[in-house]
Amino acid sequence: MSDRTRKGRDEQSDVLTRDRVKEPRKYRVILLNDDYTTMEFVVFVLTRVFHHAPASATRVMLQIHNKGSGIAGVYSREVAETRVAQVQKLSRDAGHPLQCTMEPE
Ligand code: TYC
Repeated sequence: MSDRTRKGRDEQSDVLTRDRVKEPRKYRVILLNDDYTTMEFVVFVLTRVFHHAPASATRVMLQIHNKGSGIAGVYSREVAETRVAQVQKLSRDAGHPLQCTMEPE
């Protein structure tokens, strides 16, 4: 490859990076505290839906319990939407009022 061609490609990829390639937005999936959902169920949701290890799930659950809300994970829009829907269905089916939302980072 000639120097000229090589330079042209590098400049073009710089332009792509700077001007055209936009990283897709990420979304925080948030769980909200309430007085009725059991701690055990929230830990179950964090392990089943968000793939937290047990210790991490317990830590996030306690953070939600103590602070009012907490981040279950950060994902692309599609993955976040799917996980919110999974939490809503699991909660509804189990008879828990657990609330789950998403917000752009
Ligand atoms: N506050 C609930 C209780 O004391 C536990 C809980 C934690 C509920 C996190 C929801 O997202 C939640 N049983």
